[in-house]
Amino acid sequence: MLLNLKNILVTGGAGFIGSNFIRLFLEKHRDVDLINLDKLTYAGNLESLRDVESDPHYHFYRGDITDAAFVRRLFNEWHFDAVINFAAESHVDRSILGPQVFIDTNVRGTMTLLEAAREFGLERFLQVSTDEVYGSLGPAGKFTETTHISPNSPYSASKASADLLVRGWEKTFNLPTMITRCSNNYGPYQFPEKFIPLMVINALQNKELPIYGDGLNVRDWIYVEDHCEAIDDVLYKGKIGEVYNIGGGNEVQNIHMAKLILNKLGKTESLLKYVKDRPGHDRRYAMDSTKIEVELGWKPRHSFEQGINETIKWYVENEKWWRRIISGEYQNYYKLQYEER
Ligand code: NAD
Ligand code: TDX
Repeated sequence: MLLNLKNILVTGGAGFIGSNFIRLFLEKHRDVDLINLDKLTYAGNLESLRDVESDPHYHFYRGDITDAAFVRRLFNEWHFDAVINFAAESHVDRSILGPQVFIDTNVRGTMTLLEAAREFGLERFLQVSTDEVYGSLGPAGKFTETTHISPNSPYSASKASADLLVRGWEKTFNLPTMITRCSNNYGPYQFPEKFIPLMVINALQNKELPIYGDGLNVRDWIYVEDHCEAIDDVLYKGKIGEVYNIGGGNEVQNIHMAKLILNKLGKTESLLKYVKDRPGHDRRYAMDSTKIEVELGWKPRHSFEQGINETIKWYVENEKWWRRIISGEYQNYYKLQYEER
């Protein structure tokens, strides 16, 4: 029987994956209230949720997951049946420029939510984690759920720390937790600091496309909707205490991806610019998703060709969305990150 979840706290719902999740979930489940708690950092954008903001089952609160008093008040008001924790600082390069906020939000924020969940009780606590906690692969093999945790950046170290806290709260306090670890997402509403939107937007503006190192690093790309469907499956059908890997099965070298985007937009490869490598740059990620496929019946529904075409089309058609972002505070980050690289 399907779990009867009435009120679900979604943290970080104004970000890339959270906003896609909220849209998809509200379409699929018409008898559940989603409460979106988001701090609206540089990465949070309510414009990504315009089409759902008047839905009676959607409720927004601006707040910080590290603010224990605020989080307790929210739990007290709603008595959540489930928490899905998307809220995080999510960009590796920013974690190299300044790790503190990554520890605050990703580690302390997760603990604050775990503590509130423990105090008030709930049916499910789903931690949205990442393949990056496993570290880096050589040319062969894939990450499974039993691969050793070996993070290589402040970002992935903070996410791995959060995963360990989630495990500890399950084992010690019997909190009904689950962890999903997903590979690189792409799709609509992704903040343009991330590789695919950055390449698309720079190409559209005839700006250089910065390629770190030799460009041969490999990422396993998954269309964001497929990740969101996997989270929905794990929430309702997953087993307590388990980790589920989620991958797209699409391994692509960065340089190949950049060339493909240029080609699809009819732009010249002379826009490619090799720049200094990212410190600690993981060489290759690839996910083995056998567990979620066999146990929960999930499979990605979008082919890479379909997903990348839809994504490029979305950025072409939604110039207003990204123009507003790149004309603001983001300019300062872009200068800091790329000017002397
Ligand atoms: P994002 O940066 O687009 O969004 C993060 C959201 O969290 C933003 O809306 C931001 O305002 C909010 N937030 C940040 N700090 C907060 C705080 N202290 N309190 C409340 N809200 C806060 O990130 P994303 O790409 O949507 O990633 C969502 C989650 O998925 C993250 O946990 C990330 O680690 C994980 N993940 C991402 C990917 C990917 O490819 N993007 C892959 C695997 C896992
Ligand atoms: O300008 C760039 N040039 C470049 O070559 C940028 C921004 C990135 N890259 C490379 C670095 C990576 O090999 O592209 C690849 C992808 O980079 P990001 O988009 O920064 O993603 P990554 O570091 O792989 O991390 C992402 O996937 C896992 C998300 O940002 C994380 O939140 C998620 O956990």
